[in-house]
Amino acid sequence: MLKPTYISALVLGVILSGCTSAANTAPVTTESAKDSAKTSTTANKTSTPAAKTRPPTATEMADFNTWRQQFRVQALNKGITPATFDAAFKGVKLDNQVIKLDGSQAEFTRQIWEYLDTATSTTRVTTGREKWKSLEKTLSAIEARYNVDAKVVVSVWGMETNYGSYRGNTSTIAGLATLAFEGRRRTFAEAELIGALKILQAGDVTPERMRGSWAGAMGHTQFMPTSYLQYAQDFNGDGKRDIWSEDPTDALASTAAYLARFGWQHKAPWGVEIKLPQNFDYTTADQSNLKPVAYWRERGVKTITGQPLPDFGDAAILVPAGAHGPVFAIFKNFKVIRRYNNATSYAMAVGHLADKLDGAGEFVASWPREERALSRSEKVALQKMLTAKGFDTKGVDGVIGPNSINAIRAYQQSKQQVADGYASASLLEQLKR
Ligand SMILES: [Ca+2]
Repeated sequence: MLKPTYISALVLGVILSGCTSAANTAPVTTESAKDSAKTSTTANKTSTPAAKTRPPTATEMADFNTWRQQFRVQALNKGITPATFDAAFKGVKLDNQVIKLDGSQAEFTRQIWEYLDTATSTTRVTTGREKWKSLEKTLSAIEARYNVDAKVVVSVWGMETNYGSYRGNTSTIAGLATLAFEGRRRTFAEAELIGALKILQAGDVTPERMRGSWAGAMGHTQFMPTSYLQYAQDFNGDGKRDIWSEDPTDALASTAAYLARFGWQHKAPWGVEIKLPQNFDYTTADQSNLKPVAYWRERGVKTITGQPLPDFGDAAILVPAGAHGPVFAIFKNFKVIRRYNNATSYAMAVGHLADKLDGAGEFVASWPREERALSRSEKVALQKMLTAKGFDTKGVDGVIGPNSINAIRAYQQSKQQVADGYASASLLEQLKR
């Protein structure tokens, strides 16, 4: 866990209100890189087959070795023994493929519904149900121990590595060493590298078996080393917290422990699909605007089937695709999922997949499938035009985050339009006029 943010093997980019982008790496979700490095848990997976990159030059190798010597001093100061360090770095080379992946920014992104279609596909649901059934005893025991719903644990497993089928095969030490050497996220990478060395020193795994995504996430549910150190569990009782084995038991228990630690509410939903009244004030639809359920009920919010909004504690209103798409009341568990990977799209996918594994169907309202996704450069253009018109997006980065959403809302209000904050192609056209 601890996914700096880029994500997934699905390699999709998503547009989402409420999200900002990824650490400009591959992918899918979005949300600010800064945030995610701090708060999330898993790291990217990435099974994206990429073109072969060139091997490092002699100069690069020399520079890399210089960095390694300096880092060795730092690691030894932090309690890593020379034997651990040297065994871990034996044969480790600079990996240009990692640098390439870390530097790539997706120009084209997918709409949230396209992302969800893939993330919660029939195949993924069917496979997940089979996996759940075959591990029923283990998953029930995990649920009983940690009070985290089995369907969510299975869902995270499905999202992170397609139920263990692509856990990544990059040496964790080599991947993190390359990121540290590259320097764009040196502090983060070095901290994770120290964590990885501590894991090796404790004997949970050998350097050879310590593999995962190119950015350091390991095992069935993609834990970053520092998250592993804090939350990994030995659930099968063999004395090792083994998230790398074929047997997913320890990894699944570790995921449950992680979610429990951040306040998972057993048997409570991540969110429910709702219907908003005609005159609803969309400026209140913001993930950070948590209010008691009574507050929303007074404002006419009902479930999509017209029932009173259920009470699972404070709720916020999520409008992921504007006023013309499905709308949700989200509860505490939504936030807990975001501790795993800090993106709105990811949290929706985990929640929706979990519900489907448990028998639920698609959302009731239709997605505005006619809306095309804006490219990164179009989002840049949108931000520039909004800012120029006095609706400050507080930066122009091609990522529609909370500041851009607020700017869009302010603009929409100035035009007496529904202030849903949605960055649509029609909004872009309107701004150009
Ligand atoms: Ca174990």
